[in-house]
Amino acid sequence: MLDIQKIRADFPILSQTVNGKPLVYFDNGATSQKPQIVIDAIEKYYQEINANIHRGVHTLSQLATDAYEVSRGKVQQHINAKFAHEVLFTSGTTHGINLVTNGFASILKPGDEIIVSSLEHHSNIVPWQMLCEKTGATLRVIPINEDGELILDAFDELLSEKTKVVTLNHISNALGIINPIKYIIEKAHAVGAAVLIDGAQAVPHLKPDVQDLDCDFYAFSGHKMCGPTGTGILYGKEEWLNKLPPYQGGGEMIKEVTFEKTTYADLPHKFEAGTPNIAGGIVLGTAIDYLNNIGFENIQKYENELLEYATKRLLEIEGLRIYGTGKNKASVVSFNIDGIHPYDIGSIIDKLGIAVRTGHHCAQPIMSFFCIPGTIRASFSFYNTKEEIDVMVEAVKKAQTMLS
Ligand code: C6P
Repeated sequence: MLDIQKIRADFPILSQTVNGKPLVYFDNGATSQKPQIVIDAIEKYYQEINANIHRGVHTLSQLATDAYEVSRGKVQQHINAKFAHEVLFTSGTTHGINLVTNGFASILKPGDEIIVSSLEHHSNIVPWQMLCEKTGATLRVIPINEDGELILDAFDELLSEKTKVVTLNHISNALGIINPIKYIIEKAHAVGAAVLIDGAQAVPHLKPDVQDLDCDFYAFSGHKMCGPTGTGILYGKEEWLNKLPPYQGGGEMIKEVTFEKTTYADLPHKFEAGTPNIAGGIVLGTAIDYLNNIGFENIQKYENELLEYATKRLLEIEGLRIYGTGKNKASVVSFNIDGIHPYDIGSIIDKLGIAVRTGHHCAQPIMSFFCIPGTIRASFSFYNTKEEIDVMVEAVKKAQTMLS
């Protein structure tokens, strides 16, 4: 059992009022709030050990380097990567995916195929489209059904010896659907394709085991899991990271530079050119410790309760439709009300202190599938409460009355 009031006290922002009302923060899919321990750790880094890493022999540089590498080790353990050098620090999921697509530009040829799912965030569509333009490869798309679930028979049919990459999210940001990634990874590997999993929406809710999943790449953002913005991780299997060329050239990623020829540093440095977000990388480790102390089993159990409660309460509202009605879901409810634009509901409930996301959620193909301009998305975290859901439901009812 989680002591939610005690947990809420860890997050200073949650006791704020917004527009004169107590803040109800249901935009966790966009970014999570940060506990005091994370905020303090950022300050402590700048007050005590700020220095550039992997460069100086001086004490502060050593301390900062050690803290950065300790954090890499924490991430390695957290996702169960075989080696610490398979864990690359990035600025977020978008950076991680672009690093991979850039690498595949020297591998793919015309006629090769990349399979993406219909549930992708634009971050996991556009970089692959750009790669197709560069290489002449073709993008194929796994369709979804009315519940927002991937149609696996159609995926099986798309697979062939032409398939070189399969990529999809672990959890859909727009609908909350949890995808059967283990099945997909196994099938993709059977035809020799590499698999990239976009874990941006999964890591706040669960602990991915990259060895058990056997994915080739797993990208995620730190800011959605209580960490600072501008942090992220790309996990890549050693063999793949050795095969891919560097993403950016610069300091830190070289062994030797002459005007005739440059040789690259070993992993992970080959992919970490330039001065990174040092404080952010270190503090991502603090955020992971914080979440592990609460425990992902506890988080999942409680968030499932919130999901069930919110679904039941929202469906009491006449004319309300939920998108993403598949069985396997994370704590996200995406909905619309008959005849009302999602933006209008979002704006009115904001005045009542409630933060939800409205619009296409950077997943326009899903909105096209359902023939809607967007949805109202309430995404819950372990620090939210059923009472807050009640406040939102009443606010949505009020907005509906005002707009009808
Ligand atoms: N989704 C949302 O409100 P970055 O911006 O790089 O940290 O994450 C991009 C990204 C990639 N994949 C998925 C599945 C995502 O949900 C996101 C970010 C936020 O849904 C902001 S658009």
